[in-house]
Amino acid sequence: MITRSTLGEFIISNQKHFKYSSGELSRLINSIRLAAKVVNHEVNKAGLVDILGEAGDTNIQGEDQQKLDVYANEIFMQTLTNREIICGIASEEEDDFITISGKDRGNDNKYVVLIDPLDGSSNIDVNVSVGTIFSVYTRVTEIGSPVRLEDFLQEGNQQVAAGYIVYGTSTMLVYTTGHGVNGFTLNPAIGTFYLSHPNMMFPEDGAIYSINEGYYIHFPQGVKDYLKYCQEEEDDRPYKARYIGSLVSDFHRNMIKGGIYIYPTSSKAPKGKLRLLYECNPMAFLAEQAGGKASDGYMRTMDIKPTELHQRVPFFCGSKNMVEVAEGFMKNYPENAEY
Ligand code: AHM
Ligand code: MG
Repeated sequence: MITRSTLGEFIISNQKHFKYSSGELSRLINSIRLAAKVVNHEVNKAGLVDILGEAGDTNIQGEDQQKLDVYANEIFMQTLTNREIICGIASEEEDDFITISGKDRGNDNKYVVLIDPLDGSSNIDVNVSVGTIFSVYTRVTEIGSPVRLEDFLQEGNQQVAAGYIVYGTSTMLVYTTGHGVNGFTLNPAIGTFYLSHPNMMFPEDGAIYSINEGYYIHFPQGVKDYLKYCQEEEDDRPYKARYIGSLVSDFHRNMIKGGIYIYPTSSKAPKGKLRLLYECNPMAFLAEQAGGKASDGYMRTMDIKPTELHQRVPFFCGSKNMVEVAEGFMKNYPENAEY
């Protein structure tokens, strides 16, 4: 019988990657593991209890908040805050970042976390997969002082860890600390995550494209040209179109099967829809660690200089060769991006 290591065992055995580690990052991943189990429990029974539907509030970006968004946000915020293992946190669902340990006093921890507690939440009501995305940085301001905006506005290339949880047909936690990508599947009977997908890699090429083609008319010409290319009958094309509308799930499938995910700018959303800090950078870190690629169509996502917490950027992410072909089409037209 093959014995698979549990996430807990894996975290401990991988602490050796961090030379002068005090175990802070391990404790942080452990807390995310715990929060993921709690949220998973709630997401799974969503159809049973009166928790479905909208919470009646809107978040800072004017989008309706679903009840489970609010719940997931609370669980992740509470778990990470109460255990005092980080010094600050920013969430897609919160207007501003939060200093942990009160306003006037910081604590002695060095990591900040950025989180999208429940991505793709418009899918909850119809029993389609949703996900949590997280990203970890070392603060740049002095340890012990309250965190500041600059601790959160770091380039993605500074990430220490990133990952996601996909609440799908099975629940998986997939993460990287810069030493490859590993996936763990939850055994719901005993509440333990097992290493099920060691060393995940994007196939260099793929045959799936994921984009909301309903907005075709509003897309930049470079994207339209690339879509035409995807649909042409030549070599291994036409590709398959697969779009769940949950970034985490679309990414997860593409990483396993080979594919590209695109959320471009459009005349309706001139900066794109996805958030650089909560969605694109963590997924870009995972993609690169898995041999894939992520860009805004012109430059590497992780090299974009963030200017605001809830900043949006266009996103091209997936199998390396596919992203490069898409970028080739984009380069035929001048970039007019101003984030
Ligand atoms: P959300 O954070 O409000 O859930 O939005 C992000 C989601 C992604 O998961 C998904 O890929 C995309 O929005 C879908 O958007 P659209 O419905 O415009 O295609
Ligand atoms: Mg989101």
